[in-house]
Amino acid sequence: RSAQSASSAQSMEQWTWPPRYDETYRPPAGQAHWFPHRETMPAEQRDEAILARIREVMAYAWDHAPFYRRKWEEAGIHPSAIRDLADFEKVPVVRKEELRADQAAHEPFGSYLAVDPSEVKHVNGTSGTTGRPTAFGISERDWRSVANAHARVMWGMGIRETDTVLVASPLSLYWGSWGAYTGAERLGARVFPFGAGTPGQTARTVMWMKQMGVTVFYGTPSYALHLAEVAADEGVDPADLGLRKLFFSGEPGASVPTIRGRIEAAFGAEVYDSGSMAEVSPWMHLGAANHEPGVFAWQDLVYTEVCDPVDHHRVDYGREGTPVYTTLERTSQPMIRLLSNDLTRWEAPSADRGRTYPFLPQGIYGRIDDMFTVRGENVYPSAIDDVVMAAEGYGGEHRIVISRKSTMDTLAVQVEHRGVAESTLDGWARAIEDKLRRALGVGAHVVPVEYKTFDRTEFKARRVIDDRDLLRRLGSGS
Ligand code: 8LQ
Repeated sequence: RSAQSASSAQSMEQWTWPPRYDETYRPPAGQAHWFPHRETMPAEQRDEAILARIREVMAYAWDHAPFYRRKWEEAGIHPSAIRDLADFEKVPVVRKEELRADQAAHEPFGSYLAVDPSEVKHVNGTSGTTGRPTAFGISERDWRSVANAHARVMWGMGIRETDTVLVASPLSLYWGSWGAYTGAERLGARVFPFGAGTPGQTARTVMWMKQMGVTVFYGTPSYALHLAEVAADEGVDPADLGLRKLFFSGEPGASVPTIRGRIEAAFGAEVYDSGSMAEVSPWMHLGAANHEPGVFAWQDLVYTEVCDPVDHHRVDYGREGTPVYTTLERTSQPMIRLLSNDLTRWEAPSADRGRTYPFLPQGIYGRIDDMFTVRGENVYPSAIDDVVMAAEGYGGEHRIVISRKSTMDTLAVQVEHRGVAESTLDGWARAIEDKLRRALGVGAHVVPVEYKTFDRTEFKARRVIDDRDLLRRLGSGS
């Protein structure tokens, strides 16, 4: 059996540790898969190769990253004790707070840096708007692995070297933009890094898109909708911009039916979801390949386990849980069981989907922290987005306000309207309330507000205003 698994691992295209890719490789244009064998092989066979790789990655981290050795010694776990993927579930998860604290104690890249600092050739990071920023120290080898992985997933989306790919998210610390950039470049496409986020940029983006013949858009779903709105304001029908495809990361949307539908309708183009967390770049290891909602977990790039949020053991296929990620190609800052605190549901691999990876049919639909409870019901902001954005006369933005009246939490949604007659506004709001009650199981108060009341975002939307946080802070005196 081990001889069989060895030969199967050998036959996996360009599967080595440490990773090394043939940079000249590109499949024939008509071929659907970048690495046909690796993407369609029986999942159990792939899992054997992944187990062997996990042991290599853990042994490497044990030898090179004091952070992991400390953590595992405390937990009484040695890499050699991982005999099957069930054993791997006993490896303690890594939390983002731990990484932040470790980096503060071991400037600038943390004691989970597993290469000599002189090998760090790229720096990205978190924006640091909430807490201490985290620096990503990336070796040239890792940069190339990410480029190759992203090219491969983008190839699966049907992007080809004849495409011009617009990177329309901030080209600063955000790894999302650079991951899309390197992937498009490795694929051989034309890259157009216009970025996003500076004043007046969106109108210029519309103009440049037309001039450059952009065929593929990358950014956040919120920004694509904003761009469509600005194009219309400029007298340009977004459907005339010539896009074939849009792919997304950063926030829920591309797998949320209403948002996805609005983007498809506005641009007359296909929508693809992708993205996990910058720490586990290649973040596109959660990436769509067929033009349908949901993403595959490309397990041979980053091993993804959907886990119970409390005990961090894998939940059965069909169930909801939080993704826990293990990088299989990273040597500079390897992530081994990084806890995402996001929410998704996963399904078993099936050859019918064209790739034998587990499938997340609704993508990632929210963060556990963003979920709130109103009168005992758990509510995800993306479920509210899905309902209000489907309303005829929806003006393009809304805000979700949770507050506490005496002892009860209440939910209000302020929704911009456009083209709804003043006399019918009340009925319009009540109809959305009905739909929200059916979708969420709790009542919400819908307040119509004028078109363009709220700011649009060039990046990730923040629509929830939680008054209870304020009350809690005031109450605790902190
Ligand atoms: N997040 C990221 N991608 C998401 C998606 N497709 N659907 C739902 N939520 C998603 C660098 C990449 O773009 C990924 C990224 O945005 O990394 P960040 O900036 O580290 O943010 C990670 C968080 O964005 C995740 O934990 C999800 O909550 C969300």
